[in-house]
Amino acid sequence: MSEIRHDWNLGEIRALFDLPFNDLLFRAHTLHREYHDPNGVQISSLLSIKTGACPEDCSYCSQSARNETELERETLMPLNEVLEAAQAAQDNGASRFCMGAAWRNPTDKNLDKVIEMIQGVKALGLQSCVTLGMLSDKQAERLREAGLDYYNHNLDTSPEFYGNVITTRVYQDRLDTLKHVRDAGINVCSGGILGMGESSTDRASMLQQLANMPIHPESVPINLLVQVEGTPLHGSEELDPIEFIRSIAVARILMPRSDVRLSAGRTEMSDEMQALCFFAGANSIFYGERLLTTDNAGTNHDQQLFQRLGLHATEIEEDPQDHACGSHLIQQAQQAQQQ
Ligand code: SAM
Ligand code: DTB
Ligand code: SF4
Repeated sequence: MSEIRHDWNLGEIRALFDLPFNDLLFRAHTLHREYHDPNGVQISSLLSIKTGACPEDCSYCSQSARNETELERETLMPLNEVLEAAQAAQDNGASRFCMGAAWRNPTDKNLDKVIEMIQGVKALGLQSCVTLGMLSDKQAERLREAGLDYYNHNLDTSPEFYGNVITTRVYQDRLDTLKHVRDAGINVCSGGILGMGESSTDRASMLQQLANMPIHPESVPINLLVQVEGTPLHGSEELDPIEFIRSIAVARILMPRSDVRLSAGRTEMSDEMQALCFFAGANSIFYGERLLTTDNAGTNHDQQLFQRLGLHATEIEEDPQDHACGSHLIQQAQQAQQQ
């Protein structure tokens, strides 16, 4: 097995970005095959359980109270509606159900309600994921006790560019939340957004932050900015698709064992671009008609794409924190048999 590193310097990561495209993709894809089923894709579905009126000022987000978007604010969704949506996601083939709330952080009372949702989702046989904003160590513990599988909390961008995007909380707040999640023993889902006007060095720096964590996030969502009218980032210059694919490849090389999720923004990507992302190491998607508040690639379209590319949904595997994925175990067993 190739070595897993946690000591990447920025120059090394920039050098990966600068490789000829074919060399970069070859290297990323070779590692991808070493650690993952090359044709397997993990499928998550999203639901916004509390929408809009968020006190934070994230300049990409439709849900910030400061952004003049056309979103209707909603209160926390009732448990039965959440479970109906989870059941529908499972019937459509999702293995993980991710619930998102437009909070700066959950109150303890909110958390009681979310815990009921997590327990209900798990009882259906789905993996559970929530993204609720900042968490204290005690709140992370409570979520772990409730059986939460993944907590999503993105770094969003590099420490250097961060102040251009969000001013109501600092980068260290995000790192602290991620530490609380990790220490509680919950799988970490953390990535960022590309196409917000950041430089290529910012993209390298964000990936460096993720790759140099003592344990890599088990799941790394790479979002392409969804440009929402009424947000400050609406009208940002479009990112070159080749640069996006390169970023996926670099994420794969830096974090070979992690699931790299081709996240928001797929509606703007051609099938060919998505195919290259899968080749470069993406092995997870959000599936379903909606993301949180915006449209996702349609399920019919995704089913056709999977068929055209010979991709399949992966089954729920053993706990990724055991640091051995299914294809590894099969490989090890095959090697043992040959000896
Ligand atoms: N309020 C919580 C928080 O910010 O941590 C959870 C929900 S928030 C919507 C989750 C993540 O979705 C953000 O951190 C960001 O990375 C991503 N996101 C939100 N709006 C987006 C957009 N317009 N385009 C791409 N990604 C977006
Ligand atoms: C992540 O990295 N992307 C998802 C999920 N984690 C919560 C959210 C994407 C949101 C896209 C814009 C919207 O639908 O509001
Ligand atoms: Fe609120 Fe999360 Fe949107 Fe930021 S990304 S405005 S914290 S919902």
